[in-house]
Amino acid sequence: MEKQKRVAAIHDISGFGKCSLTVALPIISATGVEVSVIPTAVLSTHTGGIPGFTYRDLTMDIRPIADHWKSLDIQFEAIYTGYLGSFEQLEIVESIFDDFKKNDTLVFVDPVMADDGKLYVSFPEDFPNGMRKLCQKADVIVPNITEACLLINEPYMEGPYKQDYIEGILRKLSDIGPNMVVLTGVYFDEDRLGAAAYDKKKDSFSYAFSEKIEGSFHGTGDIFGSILLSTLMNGFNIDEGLQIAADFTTNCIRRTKEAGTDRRFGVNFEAGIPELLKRMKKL
Ligand code: PXL
Repeated sequence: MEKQKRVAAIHDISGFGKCSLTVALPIISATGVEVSVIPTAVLSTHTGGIPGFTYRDLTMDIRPIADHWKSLDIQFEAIYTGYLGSFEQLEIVESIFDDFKKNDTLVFVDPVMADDGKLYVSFPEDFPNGMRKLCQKADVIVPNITEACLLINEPYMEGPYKQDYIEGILRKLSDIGPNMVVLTGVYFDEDRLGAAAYDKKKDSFSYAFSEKIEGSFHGTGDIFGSILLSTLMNGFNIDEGLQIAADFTTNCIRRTKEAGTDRRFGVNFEAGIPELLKRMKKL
């Protein structure tokens, strides 16, 4: 039997609202991959349109947790980072990459900081500069279009997009450092929405689209990232992974829209897990 893969997930834990660790843990674990977590902060809810959230910063715990793991010689096949709350956290996480990265460790960075053309309320204007530095050390990055524009210092543009524009963004993102760049929220018309990827070594682009459903739903970036990483850890190639992640995310949105729940409360990803496992040949 193949050795079980292990991922270190470094994100906040927002108690309510389904994003970050409350999404990454169940999804990645369900696909058979072990997840070890470093919570960067504990919040009552995420910060996306829910006023009054509590925020317990755990910056002082991150390094000691990593040091303890190091003393136990724990190895990871991937390190997955998401929401990081400050420049100090970015620097600590960068040092964790240096400590735990082996030849076959995939450093997978979701530069969570913005959406719909705006930085999240919890970040200062110059935060993208720190996130860009972290992305230099990544093998894979998965920004949405707003985050991508902040990373390459270009103004945000609304879609629909042209293929040349998307491929230009992907190339500029890869100049930051990562070999694989995945852009989410890509659409060329009003019917289909998905993701585009650029493999720098092969100099090749790939696309995966699914039905475009109107409106933005909270936590879908974390769901997309968790699924994509799970597919890569389970031996799927990037084209297959992008399509599985795009379809899964769209199905979550469709289900949640039909149920009519508050968009800020996250999507129903749980009901999609059996289907996901069938598609990944786990059931
Ligand atoms: O889904 C990204 C995310 C993660 N964590 C926190 C957030 C957000 C987006 O708003 O606020 C705390």
